[in-house]
Amino acid sequence: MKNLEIAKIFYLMAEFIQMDKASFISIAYNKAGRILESLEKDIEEIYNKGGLDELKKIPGIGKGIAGKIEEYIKTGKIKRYQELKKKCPVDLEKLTSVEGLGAKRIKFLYKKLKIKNLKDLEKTAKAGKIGKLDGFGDKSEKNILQSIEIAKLDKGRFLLGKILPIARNIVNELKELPETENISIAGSARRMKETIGDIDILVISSKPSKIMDFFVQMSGIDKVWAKGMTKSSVRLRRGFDADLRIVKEQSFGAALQYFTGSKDHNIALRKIAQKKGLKLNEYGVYRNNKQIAGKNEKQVYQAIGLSYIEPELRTNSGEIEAALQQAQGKPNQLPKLIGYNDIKGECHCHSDWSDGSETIEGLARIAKKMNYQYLVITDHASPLGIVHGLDEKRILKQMAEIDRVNKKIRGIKILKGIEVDIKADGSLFIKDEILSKLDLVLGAIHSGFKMDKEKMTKRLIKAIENPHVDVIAHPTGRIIDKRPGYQIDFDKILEKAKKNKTALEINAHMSRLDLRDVDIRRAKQAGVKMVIGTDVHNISYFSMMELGVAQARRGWAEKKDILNTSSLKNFLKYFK
Ligand code: DGT
Ligand code: CA
Ligand code: CA
Repeated sequence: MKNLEIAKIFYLMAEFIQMDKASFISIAYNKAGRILESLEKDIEEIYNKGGLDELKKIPGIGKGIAGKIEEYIKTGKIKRYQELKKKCPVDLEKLTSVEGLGAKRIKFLYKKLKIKNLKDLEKTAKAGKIGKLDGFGDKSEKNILQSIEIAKLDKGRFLLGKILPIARNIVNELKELPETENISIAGSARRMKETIGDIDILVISSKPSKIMDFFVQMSGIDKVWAKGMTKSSVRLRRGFDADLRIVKEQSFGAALQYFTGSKDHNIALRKIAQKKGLKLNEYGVYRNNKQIAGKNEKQVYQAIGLSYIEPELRTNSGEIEAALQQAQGKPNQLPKLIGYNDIKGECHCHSDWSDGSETIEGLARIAKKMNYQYLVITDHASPLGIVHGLDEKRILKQMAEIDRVNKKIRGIKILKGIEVDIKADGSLFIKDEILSKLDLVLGAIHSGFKMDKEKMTKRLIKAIENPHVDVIAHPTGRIIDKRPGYQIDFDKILEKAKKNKTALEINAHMSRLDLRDVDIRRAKQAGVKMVIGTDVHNISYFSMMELGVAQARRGWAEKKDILNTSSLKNFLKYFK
């Protein structure tokens, strides 16, 4: 699949263009990147099927972008991209990962100090030359050095949202083989961890050799690290590794348990088994060298005296103690986790009225297909030009359009919402009078991330206390491996959210997943309700709901903790 390769080039082109000025062309390239990134079908296959015309049928892909995709598929290059790169030959990808460095500043640094990559940047910053530049200062020099350290820590982990479709593809291919008797994803991907080191797959077969042959010759393989009858390991061209292990039927449950991990969870389990005089390994649970469990994962847990523990909980952070208590009928039980099919509505969604790419009507049709009862349109209301936010006049206009769509499309209710910017002082970008007309108001911080802890906490609390604010969207502001999140006193935020019945969002976007699992657990304990929203910008985002639910599960959340598991009636009642 070339989808991600091409998406990356589009993103970089957008950045290069922004070096000179913010323009609609760069917005268009960004949008194209997002569409490609989330496209489930192979772009090359689409092209081979029907050429340029077929590409243009992809929602949101116009003639210009389709031409560029064709050029890449045919020649392996995009000429315009080469030209842009020539004009300013910097490692944009790495440099933009440094917080506070946008395209414009990168160009400035290149022109002034010939900084091309992270190494140049670090050297120059350490020599104190950046602080002296116009518009930088000592503080931003310090920030740059700090984020270079973060960028260096990048240990080659990948977002779950990127890995999962690929892992599932491999599983589907292996499933086709007649020798495959049973198969499962294992490792961190089965635990739905937010980032993944490598893909682990477990197969049952009594004839492993054909399966291993197939595995090391699949499409998309770059290198074979190892090939054997029980374990093989490959590097995929996309840059990450996949391990395949094959076991016999009588060990499937034990192997699945072992290779799902986490390692800490496994070590703790083995200690419990040992205390009971049992042996636990990837082949089974043994008493006096006789297997007493192994075929089935649930029985492995039971054999050592525990209730079954869902993979998302296996981090050795209290789940084992709870499973032990539960098995003994004591009160401290495992949570009854929210299920992947419990969500009744999407509550964070941008349309083409701001920076989304789909019409309200189009979004309504997709949400209906998802079997949702409701969809809340929450376009931006923000002074940031790039999101093309709504002002008060356009909010009223949009409300009328939503009424029109509701009349036209049955079987789904479109609710009127907004994602309104929380200004530096905690007040909102839209007047209360207008907000009071809406069904759902998400308050969000989109600028001024660097405030000190006290100020930022006050800012958020002021928004939480506004009676019109129903939900705080992406409450910590972190971007996985890119931005750590604002400085906030989270306990205080929870206390105020609970008091004001303001919900916190679990933003399900693959690179946000914000709240984090630990935050969700604290929110639940504090009695704060949450919603899960995918932050739709085009139709493919809807499927990220799965990642949000996984995040909620990893945070021990139950159905009752998550408000958009409620029916339309109860959802509206809560926020009234
Ligand atoms: P990753 O790949 O870094 O995202 O994380 P995992 O959890 O997928 O780790 P990985 O791929 O190294 O190993 C898969 C599982 O195998 C891991 O979750 C638990 C098990 N495992 C690996 N090494 C050990 C070990 O030394 N002891 C025990 N008890 N289990 C291990
Ligand atoms: Ca792994
Ligand atoms: Ca592995």
